[in-house]
Amino acid sequence: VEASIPEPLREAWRKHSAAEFTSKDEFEREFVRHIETTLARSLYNCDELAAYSGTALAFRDRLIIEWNRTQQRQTFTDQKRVYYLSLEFLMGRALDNAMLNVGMKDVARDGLADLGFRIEDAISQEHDAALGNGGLGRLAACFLDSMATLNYPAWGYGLRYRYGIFKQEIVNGYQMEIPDYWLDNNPWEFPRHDITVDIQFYGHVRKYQDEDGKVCHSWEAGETVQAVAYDVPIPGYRTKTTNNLRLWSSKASSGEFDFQKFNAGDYESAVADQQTAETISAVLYPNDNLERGKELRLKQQYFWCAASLYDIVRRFKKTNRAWSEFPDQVAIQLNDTHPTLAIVELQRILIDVEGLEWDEAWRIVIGTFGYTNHTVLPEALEKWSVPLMQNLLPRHLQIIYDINLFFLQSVEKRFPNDRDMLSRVSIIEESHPKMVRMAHIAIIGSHKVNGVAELHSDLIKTTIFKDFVEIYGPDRFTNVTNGITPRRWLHQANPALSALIAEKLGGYEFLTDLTLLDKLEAFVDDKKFRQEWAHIKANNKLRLARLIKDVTGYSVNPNSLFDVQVKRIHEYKRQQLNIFGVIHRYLSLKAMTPEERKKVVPRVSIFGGKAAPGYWMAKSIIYLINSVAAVVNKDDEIGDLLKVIFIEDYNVSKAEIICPASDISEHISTAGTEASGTSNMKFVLNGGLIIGTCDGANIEITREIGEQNIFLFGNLAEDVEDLRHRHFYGGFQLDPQLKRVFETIKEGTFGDPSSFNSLISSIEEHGDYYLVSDDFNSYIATHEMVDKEFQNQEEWLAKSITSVARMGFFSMDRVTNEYADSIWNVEPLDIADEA
Ligand code: GLG
Repeated sequence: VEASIPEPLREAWRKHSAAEFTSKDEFEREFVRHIETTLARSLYNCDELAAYSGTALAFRDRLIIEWNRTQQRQTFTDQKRVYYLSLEFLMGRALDNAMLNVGMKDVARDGLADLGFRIEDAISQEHDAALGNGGLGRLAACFLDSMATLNYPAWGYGLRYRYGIFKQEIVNGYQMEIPDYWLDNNPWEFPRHDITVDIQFYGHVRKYQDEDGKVCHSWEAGETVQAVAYDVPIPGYRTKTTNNLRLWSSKASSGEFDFQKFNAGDYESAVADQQTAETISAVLYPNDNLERGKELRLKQQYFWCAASLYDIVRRFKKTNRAWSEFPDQVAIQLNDTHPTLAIVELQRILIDVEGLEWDEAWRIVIGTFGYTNHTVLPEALEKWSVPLMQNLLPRHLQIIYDINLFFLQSVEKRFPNDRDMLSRVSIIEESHPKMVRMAHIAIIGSHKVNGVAELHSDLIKTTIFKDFVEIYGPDRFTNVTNGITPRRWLHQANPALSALIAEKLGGYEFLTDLTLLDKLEAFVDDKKFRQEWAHIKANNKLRLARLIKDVTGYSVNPNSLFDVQVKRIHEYKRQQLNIFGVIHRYLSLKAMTPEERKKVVPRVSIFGGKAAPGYWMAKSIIYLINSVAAVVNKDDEIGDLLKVIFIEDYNVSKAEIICPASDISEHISTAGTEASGTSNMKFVLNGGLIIGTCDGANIEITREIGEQNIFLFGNLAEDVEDLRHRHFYGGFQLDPQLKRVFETIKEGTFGDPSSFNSLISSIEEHGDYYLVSDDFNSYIATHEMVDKEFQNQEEWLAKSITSVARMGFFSMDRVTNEYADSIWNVEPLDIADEA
């Protein structure tokens, strides 16, 4: 309050505040000012990187002004806020997004041209903010965009990793990992050195009685690390709302032990402590859909949860409300189980620090939290060893045991004598060592648990969380099918298509109400429109062909059918199925006569994606793809009929080029394994067709766009268990066409076959867990249909247009509103009547 300027002095403030540019001339003034003063450069040494920085700084000024106003507005109206806790935010680049959302891209383009730069060159200087692994992290980023666009009072909370997801280089066909130090020249973050929280670790719990004789607990720390806030402004599309993403960075806690050591002459170890503290936020764990119980990861999780909750509680306490009102003011969404400790931490704050009774505190906790599950894969479900947690977070482990005790008592009452049920639902797994099941805490401590696509939400209710449905009834469980932000994934990635749609629909309203796309169906037969549509796709394919040339050196024929699979490399996503299919195609081509080859549709099979550094099988898949590429691409007999491309270092900004350029994309996970998938939506929204299994959101995409507009194949989720069982007990029959592919590999056609032993034996000998062989035949047959239908370009175009027209459902805005209504119970802020 003391920092607030007294009313009589505010005049001067008001006169000078809000110096935001609105015209080209003003943009140029701001740009030059930043180049000359902030960056200390001049017109004699302004390169493209400097031009990027100058532009970014000019836009950053605008954002931060709106950011300030938004925060004031939210504090003033004092409505319920949403806090989205995610260990990953896969943001990609910010400048283009900021220019489009603010609505000043044309101004910047013209201004930059006056000053000697092409806007595209400036944009492409930016380093991706890659604080995530894949879909889960990108979903969080899409949430931020939609929450701001829809004017929800919402914050993201995450970690400010010094190193994001590694950069992938392909060397001799193998993946190499290069650290991604991304913070140099990052104008988008505001360090808040005044906003810090001390976070405890280790130590012990002291039990004592207060004046009234009540038994209390105090956690006496063994070690303290400081969390420092870094804020990233999140502009909504064409709205005044600019929300905040707060990322925590770790550093050694203020003074104490450093100075003691320093004074004792132990300078080196004082610095070492500093480094140990900084390690917590140093690096993003590079695993997608896999958890490995490393202590540092648990430290990251607690550090981030504790800092975020401290911040949230501090903000709530400023309102002087009763604790019982906490869930009316605060909704916290847990993105997967990574932030589950927030549940325990809030309970700890309420009972140990604020002195509430257990039951009252627990009611508040449940009212506050919602939990989103993103996977049913057992290897991805988080468990932490009890001894590890005992050591790192002794008080939290006690609270977890108490939560479990009360929970199991209530289960015992409703299901007397069902000891199997008790051991199944217990938070503690009775293994050696005992393990804490994080998903169980997340379910027990939340009022809503949601899956991310219909099939996935059904599966969690009938398989991994079945018992909890019996215990709580079906109401605690719900589905919110994922979506994507059309601002980045249509307007920004595919400006020409966005403009064409706007021309037909009479404006850009579809970007904030994607269901308006359905009006496009009226133009399916409009000849000129179809031509323009086709022309845009062709240009996008040219753009991708240039990227391919840049990163691989290969020239591809842009008239070929572009067949794309880009996503994390994982056995369940089945890039192996795809590359085996490519080999099958190669063999078929080789067996053809020149006459037969003339009828073949030329194809480019494009792959991209990172393998977790320790995931051997995934790395073998990458090596196989590159080995096949090396042989096929230089086979003159085949020429343009087949090219195999691996685009290294797939990331958000490459996705923006790749998604608009596909003819067909592959979403071919074993049925029942991909929770949703979101790139499937990006490809269809950009006019590509997809080949896919009946899995995740593919199913709902089919429902929306119609089954004549998608190429579905393969076994259904309900049959997977039986098939796996049969592989083991009924004898395993390798598909004959796949057998031929394996023989070719074993003959050494693609280099030393021993490199591919484990890939093949996992199918031939070890049960083919992902059903590659079972689905191979229908996969090949479906690709033949793709070839055939692609030859009828007019039909193909109609499918493309119709599909886009029916994609309205997959807007992240719909998703955000569903969470707001059914989980958070928050309203958007009404900003209409403001000047
Ligand atoms: C998960 C799932 C994806 C899902 C995404 C977002 O594997 O299927 O689309 O979250 O919910 N780890 C992920 O990317």
